[in-house]
Formats: sequence, C-alpha cells, structure tokens
Amino acid sequence: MNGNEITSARKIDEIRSYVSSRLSGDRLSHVFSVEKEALCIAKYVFPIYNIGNEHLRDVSAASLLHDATKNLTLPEQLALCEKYGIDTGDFPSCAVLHSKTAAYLSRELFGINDDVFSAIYCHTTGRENMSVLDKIIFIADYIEPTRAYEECKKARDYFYANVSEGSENNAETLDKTIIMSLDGTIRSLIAKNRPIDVQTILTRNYFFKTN
Ligand code: DGI
Ligand code: FE
Ligand code: FE
Repeated sequence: MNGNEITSARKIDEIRSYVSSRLSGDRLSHVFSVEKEALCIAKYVFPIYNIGNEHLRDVSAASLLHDATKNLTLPEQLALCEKYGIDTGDFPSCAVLHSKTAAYLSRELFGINDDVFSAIYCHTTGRENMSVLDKIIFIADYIEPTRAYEECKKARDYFYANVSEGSENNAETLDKTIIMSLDGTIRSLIAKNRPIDVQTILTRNYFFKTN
C-alpha cells in the first residue's frame, strides 16, 4: 500500500486479527467499540464533505490500530520513540506517547496510508487543522459507550442530540463535541495534578479560531 491508497478489505481482516491477538479484555472491547462508533459518526459527516463510503475502510483501520501500543510500558514506548525518531516532549508518558508509537508501528506492520497514520498519531491530543478522519477517530475514542466517565457520556449525549442525517450542521456539532472532549480531558488532568501536553492546548485554541 502506498501513502495515499485507501485501505483494502483484506488489509482490514489482517489488522483485525492482529489487534485481537495483541489486545484483550476491556482494551479490545474498547477498540471494537471505537470502530463501531467511528463508522456511525462517519455516516453523519462523510456526506457533508462528499467523502465516499470506500473511505469507511480507513475509518476501520484507524479505529482498530489507534491503541495498538497502549499496553506497552514507558521504557518500551521510549524505545519505539528512539527507533522511529519520535520527539518525546517535556513530559514523556504512556498516555501521550502511545498514539505516536501506534502510528509508526502500524505503518511498519501494515503500510497504513497517510490519512490513517495521522488519525492514529493525533488521537490523544488532536492537532491543528485536523482532517475529517482525525476528528472522527478522536471523538469516537472519547464517546464510545464503554467509556463510563460522566463527561464522556455528556459529550456522547450532546453529539447524538444534535446530529441528524444529511444536516450541514453535523460538521459544527462534531467540532463542538471535540471542544467538550478537550475540556473534559484538561479538567480531569488538572484534577489529577498531571501535566497537559502543549498540543492539547493548541488543539483547543484552534477550534476556537475555527468556530
Ligand atoms: O488510549 P485511550 O485511553 O483510549 O484514550 P486516549 O488516547 O485519549 O488517552 C487518554 C489518556 O491520555 C487519559 O488518561 C488522559 C491522557 N491524556 C490526554 N491528553 C493528555 C493526557 N495526558 C497528559 N499528560 N497530557 C495530555 O495533554
Ligand atoms: Fe489512546
Ligand atoms: Fe482509545
């Protein structure tokens, strides 16, 4: 697969069995739940951007692989960062690094395209100028129904109360739900006295500029 080719159905099967062998329990359930959620969200937003349903296979690939390295320890994450030349930032943590290592590992193992790479890479902090696929994976990760947190449920309720099939407003609803998710994450990091990745702040500010 080259950098722009849409993920093939056969590749999805390979990815699905790889992920099933690498993850288990709640993490595997979460990954499948993200895929289901992301496919559902895509159906509301793809038509606005004239994105064809063949791109749903990229949604599946990114969903299935987004947490592929989530169960690695910090030393293991750092070794992958070294291998792939990933900048570990000021506060290296599994919480932030797993998204970047998962993107590079997935590219090495499955030759994922650039769109899927980006969605996996930024699924924890988001980024400025997020693509439609980036946004779908980012928000599906936060609102999928196995997430028990009240803030995740609130964001989910907000999203589904405001989207409707064929509505142009779905793009704005998606952006507003992303802001809710960033706010929830930032609040919870402050409550836990944890550092906030600079990108998380840059992403939140970016959405204020575009709304
Ligand atoms: O991997 P998941 O749990 O499915 O979800 P995720 O990739 O969004 O990661 C969520 C975790 O990452 C959660 O514990 C909060 C943490 N996180 C998100 N943004 C930041 C962060 N941690 C730090 N230190 N800084 C951030 O900006
Ligand atoms: Fe994650
Ligand atoms: Fe996740």
